[in-house]
Parts: sequence; C-alpha cells; structure tokens
Amino acid sequence: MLITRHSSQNITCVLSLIFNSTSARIMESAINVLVSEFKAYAGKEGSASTLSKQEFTSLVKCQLPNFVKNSSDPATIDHLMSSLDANNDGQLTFMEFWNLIGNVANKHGGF
Ligand SMILES: [Ca+2]
Repeated sequence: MLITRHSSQNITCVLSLIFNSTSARIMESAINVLVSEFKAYAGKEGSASTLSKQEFTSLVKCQLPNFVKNSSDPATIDHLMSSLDANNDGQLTFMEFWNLIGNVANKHGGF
C-alpha cells in the first residue's frame, strides 16, 4: 500500500500530538509538584499563601540543596530572600518565589 502525501502528513500530525501531549503531561506534573510543595511549606505558619523567611529557608534547604549553592548558609538565604521579595514585605508569594525556580532552571539547563 502506498502512503500518499496526505496520509504521511496525518501520521506526522498524530505522532506530533502523541509526543506533545506526553510532554505536556510531564510539564503539568512538574508544575503540580512545584505548586503543592510551595503550598505545603507556605502552610506551616502565618499566611498559607506566602512563604515566611523560615518557611523559605526550610524549603530551600530541603528541596533545593543541590541547585542553590550554600543553601544552609543563613547569609545566602537572607540575600536570596531579599532579592526575590519584590514588594519587600518579608513574605514570598508564589510569583516572587517563581523567579527562583526560573533562575535555577535557567542555570541548570545551561541557557
Ligand atoms: Ca513579598
């Protein structure tokens, strides 16, 4: 049986859909993990939707020890927290925290 140009394009489309949907699911899972871990740490004290310095310290030490250099050094955590805390309220929203993930991923990916 001959594969026409039209059916060949369909096969390419189907393969692309399969590949993209699998890949999207992996990324969605990664996002779910980031959100649920953020919520777990943010819920330990005070506001359940933001990270206090103590919650941030604990998250970085436990979850990102290999990606954040000197993660157990208080001065490093202080510096990191203030660089992320855009509105200077001593708390990190998910969007403020997200910059750390972006920077760490960027560095880790060699971009
Ligand atoms: Ca803040």
